[in-house]
Amino acid sequence: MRCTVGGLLVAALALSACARAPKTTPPPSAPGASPPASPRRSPPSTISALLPLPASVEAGDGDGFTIGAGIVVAAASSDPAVQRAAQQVSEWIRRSTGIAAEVTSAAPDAQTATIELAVDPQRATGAEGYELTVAPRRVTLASATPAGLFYATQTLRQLLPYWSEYEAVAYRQPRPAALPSVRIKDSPRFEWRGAMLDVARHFFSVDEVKRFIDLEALHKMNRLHLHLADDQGWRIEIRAWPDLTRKGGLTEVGATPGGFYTQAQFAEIVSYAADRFVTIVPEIDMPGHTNAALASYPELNCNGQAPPPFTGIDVGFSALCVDKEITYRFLDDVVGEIAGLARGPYFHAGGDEVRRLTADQYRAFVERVQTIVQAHGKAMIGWDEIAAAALAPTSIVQHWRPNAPVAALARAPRLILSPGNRAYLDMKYDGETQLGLEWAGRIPVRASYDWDPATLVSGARAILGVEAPLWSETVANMRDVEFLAMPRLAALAEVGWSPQAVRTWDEFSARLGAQAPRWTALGINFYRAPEIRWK
Ligand code: TNX
Repeated sequence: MRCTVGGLLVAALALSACARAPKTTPPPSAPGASPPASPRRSPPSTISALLPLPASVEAGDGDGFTIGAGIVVAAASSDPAVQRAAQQVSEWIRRSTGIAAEVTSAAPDAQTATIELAVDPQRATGAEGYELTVAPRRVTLASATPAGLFYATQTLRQLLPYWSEYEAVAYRQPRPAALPSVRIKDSPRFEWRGAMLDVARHFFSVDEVKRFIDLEALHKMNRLHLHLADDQGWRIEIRAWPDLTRKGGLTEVGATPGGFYTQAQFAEIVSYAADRFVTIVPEIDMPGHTNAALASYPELNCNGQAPPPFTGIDVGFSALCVDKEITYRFLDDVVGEIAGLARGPYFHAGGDEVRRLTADQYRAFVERVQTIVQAHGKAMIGWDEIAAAALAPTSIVQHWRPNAPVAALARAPRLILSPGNRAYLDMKYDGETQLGLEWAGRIPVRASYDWDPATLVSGARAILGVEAPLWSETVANMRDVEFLAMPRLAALAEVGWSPQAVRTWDEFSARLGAQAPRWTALGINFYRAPEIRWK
């Protein structure tokens, strides 16, 4: 029996058709009981493990694959990313079965049960797509690129038992596991599948940021936007302007101690992210949201007086002195140093909520900053207010205000969608939520999932994708971050990855509920939203 999800089929129809069709194994005896253990499983149970939903999942022809003694992980490519992926697969196998899978670069022979990782630039998978085939003696993960192969391994990971997420698993004796016979062809809908962490309102350590990157990678997300400066704190060392962190880095919301990343620490984050195919997008918010900088250097203020540090949560009161030349020397240094550290092609210049400048001053400022950013070899990104300025073809507008003027957004050369009433991870879920804000409304999981990025801005020129911002006014530690992010981050990851035609809320919510054991094994403090039936 063969079931397809993808093409023109709507997922719910495809899945319920699959569920109704005759099974090769007898149906479970009681409603809700697990199907009998069998090496051969039908596509619906395979699909229930996968999030985001792949573009196409078909049952394979033969039996499944047994991970048993003697299994080999073969990766011919010497690309370090591919070798890392092979080691990671071997480690997940050890954790899920207690079996040590040898990693080899030798070509696999037909007799040996092998998980093969193959990069072949000729394969028509696209830049981030992959194919994953499970056949009786061979599991093949194939892509044109190491990035695609990385996503293939994340899919394989979700097909393995959830306990492979526990770091310390001990086995008295090996415990073979079965992989279902399946053929997955997958590639992302959008090139930009991002999240944002506000490390300015509350500071988060390098290890905390790494954990957030891990959550993204599990869901095939590929951008981490770090909001590195705001009124309450400056979080990245700038060698030419050391007081930014010496003074401006000390504070955070609530007057608890702040913090900052040295350039070496920031580089460590960039490289950890790159290993997981996540590009760091650094943001220095300007000309507003700059009290931390203004408090560190009196000369950046029009009146030459440094304001006191700010640890509240009001917005819109600060602005750089746009008429002073030193402001642009300052920005050139800041953009230059950060551009040298961030390997990605982007620099986010903020631009939101400026209440202290005229419209003309604001536009002129944005255009001048755009020139500075381009001179350092990066594409400028800004919040949707920058759409009022004359933008270069490479510049990117990040839509956040639900009522931002659509005509201006449609003119944006490139667009990232973070509508506050869908994508904001810092909005409360419901009336019970203690953490979070409410200015864009409450966002239950369904509201974060059930929308189509393609129809949000009519006439949009180029939609790069979706980003989920997590502002940290009310969020002081990783438990808080995880509570607000999960499960909505997973929902938005699927909005960015899976074809619209295969996505339905009912089918998604069942798959989401099935993630609970894996997330629990990972120690994630996720919100058990009452609308989901958690496993
Ligand atoms: C609006 S979103 C802001 C942030 C706040 C956020 C809280 C945006 C560009 N500006 O300064 O932290 O709301 O949800």
